[in-house]
Amino acid sequence: MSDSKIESILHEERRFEPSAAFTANANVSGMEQYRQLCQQAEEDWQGFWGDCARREMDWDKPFSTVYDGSDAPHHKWFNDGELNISANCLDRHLSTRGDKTAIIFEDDAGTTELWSYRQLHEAVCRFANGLLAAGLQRGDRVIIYMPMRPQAVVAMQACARIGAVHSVVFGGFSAKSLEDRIQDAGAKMVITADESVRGGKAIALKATVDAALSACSHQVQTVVVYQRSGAPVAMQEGRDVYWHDFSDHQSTDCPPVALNAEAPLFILYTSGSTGKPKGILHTCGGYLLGSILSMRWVFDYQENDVYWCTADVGWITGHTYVCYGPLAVGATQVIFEGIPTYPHAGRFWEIIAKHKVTTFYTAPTAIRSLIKAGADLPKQHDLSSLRILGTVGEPINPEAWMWYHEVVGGRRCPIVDTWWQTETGSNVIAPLPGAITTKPGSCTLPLPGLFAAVVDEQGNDVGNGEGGYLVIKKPWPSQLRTIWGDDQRYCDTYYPANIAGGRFYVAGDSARCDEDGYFWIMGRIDDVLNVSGHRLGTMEIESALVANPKIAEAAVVGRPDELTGEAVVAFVVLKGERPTAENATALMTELRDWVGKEIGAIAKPKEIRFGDNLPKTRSGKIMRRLLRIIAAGEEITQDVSTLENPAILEQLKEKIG
Ligand code: 7RM
Repeated sequence: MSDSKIESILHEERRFEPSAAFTANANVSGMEQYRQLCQQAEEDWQGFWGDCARREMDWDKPFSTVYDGSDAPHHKWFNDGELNISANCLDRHLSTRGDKTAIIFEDDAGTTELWSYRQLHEAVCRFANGLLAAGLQRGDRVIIYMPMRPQAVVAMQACARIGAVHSVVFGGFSAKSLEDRIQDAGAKMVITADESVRGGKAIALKATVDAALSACSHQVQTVVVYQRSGAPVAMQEGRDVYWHDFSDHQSTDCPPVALNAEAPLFILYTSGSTGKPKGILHTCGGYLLGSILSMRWVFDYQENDVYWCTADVGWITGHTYVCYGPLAVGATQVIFEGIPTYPHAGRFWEIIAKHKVTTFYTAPTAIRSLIKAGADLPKQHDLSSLRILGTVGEPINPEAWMWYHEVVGGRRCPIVDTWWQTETGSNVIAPLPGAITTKPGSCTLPLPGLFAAVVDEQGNDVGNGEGGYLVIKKPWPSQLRTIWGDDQRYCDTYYPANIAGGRFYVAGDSARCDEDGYFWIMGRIDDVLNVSGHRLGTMEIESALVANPKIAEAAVVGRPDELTGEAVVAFVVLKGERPTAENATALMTELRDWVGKEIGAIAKPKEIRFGDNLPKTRSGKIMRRLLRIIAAGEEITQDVSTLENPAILEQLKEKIG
């Protein structure tokens, strides 16, 4: 927790109240109504969630219990109820919104394709029948490694329709990362494409899948290949099949199976503080409820909205706010295959104007890079359709917030800064735009029914302005259920005995509340990095570095970066001598490329420093806290006597090459 962060936050005095016009039409209209919802949830917690679940979702079999905590922290919601997620996202709209546009797809080159709810439903049914014909059964795991196209949503929805469990792996991940996830999930099938095309560049997907599978001891039975670019790819007889051969001849009738509310819906891998990624498991009923309610509360979803969340389906934001939430409420949404800067730096603004987007949800890192690419560019486009702007992934600095508000939103649009995690499933702390006054840099107040707080180790609320552990005191429907294959790690990570005696969900972030009860997120408690909104475990990058034959030891920390939020700085101990100024540059390039290959470009260190050792405690633990100070170029003022080798700090301060 850095002091400077607390400083800059304390000086933020700006306030932005919702306009009377916005409040008048909002789903939650004014503070009074927000307080009422919170109070209902407080007074009758189960009644509140039960009413929401009955009102918002179609159940094949109604539930009789709302919450079952008999095996806590293994929470069960709506446990004896049955439903199908795909039916809730598609079938239930057919009679009223069959011809409504579900997806406005814009590809990398700028060609637009419209998918109505009926067309999307048909595509999902055909593909789901393909899955059944391939022998996929309830509970089987499917890896999805796809470009950002409607077909990715089709594949996910089709899995949900038959009760298969999808695990989407971001299309930028390396063969090694993909292999780990295929192995850990024990996947029967991989759904991929020949290539993805972003910013005019093709990225091989099928070849990467082949590399992952050849290294993988686990046997994958089927690989489905969507032809995105038509580039030739190797097809393995008996295993690989093209999407069109798999799906096009199938019937458009595929009855959704009624699944238990607690049946698994998906696994999504996220980096932890150790090298092994965590497979976050979400289940059907509670997860969908969280996505729907936040669409209504935070995005104030209205029937004529055109919604655009820019997240890739490889991240949780792309699950909840592309694949499930918008479809469950019957929204029209934009899906964009490309990147914000291609073919020009105004691409996002052009898309908003072209499709008359009303609700725009993106990451602070994208906002910062768009400011850099051209702070005045939004003015060249008609952005008057916008009515709500959202951010997610990391704290947004007040300057970027103000730019977003003034230049993109024309001072007219509330900004919803949404704090949540892969683990929470949907928004937890975020302004309800027709009710809550915003302050730049704060994600404001918890959603109704979400008992977020900042506590000390004993679990007592800390005073206003004091940093502490961000926790959620009561279970909520859309939270993760476990870590796939490692339930003990689930308990230890999220209900650790050393914080509040394991009574509360511990998010792993530090935060503070101001005098109005507004939350200000201060960062991660552990060492996980956040680069461009992507969570990267230090250990994952360190393990990759140490896998290089030249490296003996490595420690990775984050350093603040204007563009990406945090940049990766690696401290490396070579097996041989420390490099000289002459050969350091070439070695850094080699090691960066190595990390890119092992994990993906996002994890490449921006800076590499070489030392004869790393600062360690006497029990041998690396003190990353000190490395962070060095990486930031600041002076170490704290006591270093607990170090085994304090002299090493001087050496690590030197930059070579
Ligand atoms: C949705 C997502 C989760 C971590 C979380 C925080 C950070 C996310 C905000 C934020 C400040 C925000 N899932 N984080 N949103 N920090 N303000 N609005 O990002 O699992 O990938 O990351 O991201 O540290 O714990 S995630």
